[in-house]
Parts: sequence; structure tokens; C-alpha cells
Amino acid sequence: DYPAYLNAAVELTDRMVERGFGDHTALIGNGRIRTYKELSDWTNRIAHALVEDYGVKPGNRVLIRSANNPAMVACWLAATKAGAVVVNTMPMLRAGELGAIVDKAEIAFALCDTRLMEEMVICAKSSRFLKTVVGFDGTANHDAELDRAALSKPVRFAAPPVGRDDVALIGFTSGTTGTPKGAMAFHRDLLIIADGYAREVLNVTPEDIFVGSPPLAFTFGLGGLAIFPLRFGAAAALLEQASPQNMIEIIQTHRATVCFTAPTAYRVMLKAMEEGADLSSLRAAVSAGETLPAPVYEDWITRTSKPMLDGIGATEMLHIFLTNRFEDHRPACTGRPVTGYEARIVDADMNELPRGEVGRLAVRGPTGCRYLADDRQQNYVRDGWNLTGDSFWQDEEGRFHFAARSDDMIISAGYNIAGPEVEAALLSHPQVAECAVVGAPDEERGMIVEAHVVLTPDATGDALMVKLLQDHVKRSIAPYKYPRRVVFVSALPKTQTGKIQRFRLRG
Ligand code: 3SK
Repeated sequence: DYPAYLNAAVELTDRMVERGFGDHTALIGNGRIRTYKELSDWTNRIAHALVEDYGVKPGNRVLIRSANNPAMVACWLAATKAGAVVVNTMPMLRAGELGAIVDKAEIAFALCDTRLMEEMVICAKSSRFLKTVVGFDGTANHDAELDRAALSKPVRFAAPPVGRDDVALIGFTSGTTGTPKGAMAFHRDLLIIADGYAREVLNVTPEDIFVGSPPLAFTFGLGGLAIFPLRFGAAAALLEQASPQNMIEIIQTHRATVCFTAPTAYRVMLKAMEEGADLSSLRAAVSAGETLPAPVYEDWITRTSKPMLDGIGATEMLHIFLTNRFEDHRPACTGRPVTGYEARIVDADMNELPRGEVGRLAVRGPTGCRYLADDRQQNYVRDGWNLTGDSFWQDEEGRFHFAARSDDMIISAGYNIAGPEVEAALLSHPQVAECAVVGAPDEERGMIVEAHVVLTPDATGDALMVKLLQDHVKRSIAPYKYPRRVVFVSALPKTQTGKIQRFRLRG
């Protein structure tokens, strides 16, 4: 139940000061700690500058280009306060990729960390939409055009009235298939994900300190590293270039309590713990974005006596909608719907399948897919259900288990083989660092299981290793699932958010 007029950014800053959190730490990053009062004042000043100096009006789209840092959070909040529709973008994007987003969302105004101007300017030069690019200082020395404009502005800002169902954010996703789509989220959606998942599943309190790797430009990161902490008076530690090593450093230095990252980073953290790293302050380790291999989940429990919470979300749904819980978690299981969401397994005609059968995951709830001007809306939402493109099955007790991305199911000689299951088997071999399994065309079997494997530095990718890995898979899961072809590679193709692009590996 949210009021008809609701500005999510006001709720996350000014309202928190009113509620007595003014002196609490809100953001840690780039060598500085900022309280809620400082964040509220900072964002109000920027909002004034956006409106008065650059003419930003409610409903205007504002692109932000930055790495994860407090200045990016401040710009996002300020533009949202001004009633703008924000499009956060990742620092790795090149001019062409920025251009595709600018064109799709017809964006005229952008805020850009001055260190990332080059590609932004190239994009602006060739864009028929983008008119103004204003630089801000991501290092927070307040030494760029936007910072100077904001400096003299008042610390109070009367946010224009925006409705709870007004669009606040467009999350662009290239998915794993390459063509970007913009998923729109309302002001109320930004709060729903905190009041649902973060409150109900993570039990966030003002004592929490969040850390993690997903970019703020990805809704996984925006939720986990900005919305969730700020909604509950907690703090977020932001890293411009998150790596397992600097996350460990932050966890140790600030006694961080909640971590959002992907299984690959948790594997490195587990190794570091063996070598003495102290991650005992972490009370919640959230894993999403990739399937969580059972050994990583199990090793985590052994080392920390706490569960790793695997969940699945989607940019289209804004955040996590299926999750394990502290009191109910399993290996190789994605748990149950977050309160407010429903999920079911359906066939191609949207009929619900019996428990145990693999089918398409359909979800509905308080958030859902609204693509910006995109025909793919009708593929994603059918009969009010969102089809995320994942194949799952439900056990007798109602928990959901991931089988594959719908396009990761391999049909070989009549067998249905879920690529991720073979990947999990390969990953349990000590000399496999990363892998991706796809179907490759084959005259005899229709398709065969093909594994692309990155080995650990001490291993050699030769015929003997192929045989070792094949035998290992045959011992781990039903032998017919073993990879008939193994290709050794130095790296796997990934999206900007770190998801493996299996489509690039299919011949
Ligand atoms: O699972 C994901 O990929 C995801 C996407 C968007 C937001 C949150 C999550 C976990």
C-alpha cells in the first residue's frame, strides 16, 4: 500500500533523515563515508541543478554513465527526485552500445563520470537524440561541471509530484542473446523489491553493511547495493572495480554483513578463507545471476555455518522473485517465490505441469515486464504471467529447481539434457575453473553435449584431460550426459554483467 504520490528517491533519503537516520552511514566509497543527511543534502543540490540549470523536467529520460561509486548513487537519486526516468549504464559500454540505448529510449540528456567521457562524447556526436552531456566527478572531489553547479544550491528540494505508477527507471538488458531491451519500472516497484525480498528474506536492519559486485546499472546491483540498504537505514560499501579480493578487503575492514555476488566470486572467497581471510561478519551471502553449483553452496555452509541464499531474478521483474531462505534452503534449489509473487511450471500452451516435470517458469507478482516499445513484450508476458526464459521443475514440497535456460536444453539421441547439470558436474572437478555446456549439431544424435572449459593454471588441455573430464562427468551424473566434445578455452564469452553468453558458443 503506497500513497498515490510517491517518489522513491525521496523515500530513500529525505524520509530516512526525517525518521532519525541522519547520522547513520549511508554510503562508503572512494575513501569517504557519507551519512544519510549528507546524502540527502547532496542529492537535493544536484536535483536543483538538474531542474534549474539544465531544464530537466518530470518524465525526461536521463542517462547515467558510471562505475559503482557514491556519486553515481547521488546522481541516480537526484534525477529520480526531479521526476526524471533514469537509464543507468555500465562503464564498459562503448559508444555504439550507448548509442543503441540512447536511440531506443530517445534520450536527450546524460550525466557522465568525467573519467568515462570519451565514449560518451563519441556517442553524442553521432546521436540525433542526445543533446547535452554533463560531467560529474566520480571520485567525489566535487570538481566537475555538475558538482560546481550543485555547490551553491539549497539543501532542500521540493520534489515535483510523481505518481507511484510513474516510470522511474528503465533497465536495459542485452540478455544472453545480444539485442538490448528496456524494461520500465515504476517508483513503487523500486520500493516493493525492498519491502518484499530485502525485508522478508534478508531481514535487513540499520546495522547491516552491504557489499557486492553487480553494477548499479544492473537492477541486481541497484537493488542489492543501493535500494535495499537505503530503505532500512543500512550502509552500502561501493567498489568501482569489484573483485573477490577487494570485496574480501571491504568485508574485513568494515565488518560487512550482506554480500551480493555471483558463484564464481564466492569460489574465490572460499579459497581465501582457507588461507585465513576472515569473513565471519557476513550474515547473508546472496548468490544470483548464474546457477549456484552445489559444491560452492555446501563448502560455504561448512566454512561459515551459514547458508548461501541462491535466488533468481530478472531485469524484467526488477529483482529476485524466487529464493532460498535462512530457514529453508537446499543445494541445487532456487527455493520458493518471494512473498507477493506466484510461480508455476507450464508447457508451451501455458498449461500447468505436474510436479517433477521440467517446463517453462511462469511468474507473476507486484513487479513485471513492461518493455519500452518492444514487440518482444508479447513473448515475455502471456495471460498475465511473465515467462523468464528459464526451464525449471517443482518438487513435491513446492520448491523450484533450475533445469536450464529454455535454450540451454540439449536434446541428444532422444535424451533431454540440461546443460547446467553437466556444467555443475564439470565444475566439481578440481582442475575446472569455469565452463559452459551447449548443444552442437551432430548427424547421428541430432545434437551432442559440447563443453567449453577453462582449466585452472596448473592443468593442461590435452587428450588425457578430455578423458579425465568425461569420466568424471560419467561418475557424477547419468553417463549419457557426458560431454562428447570438450573444447579448452582461455576465457568464456560473457555479458557486461558477467553472464555466460552460451549463444556465442553454439556453432
Ligand atoms: O538473476 C538475475 O539475473 C537478476 C537479474 C536482475 C535482478 C536481479 C537478479 C538476481
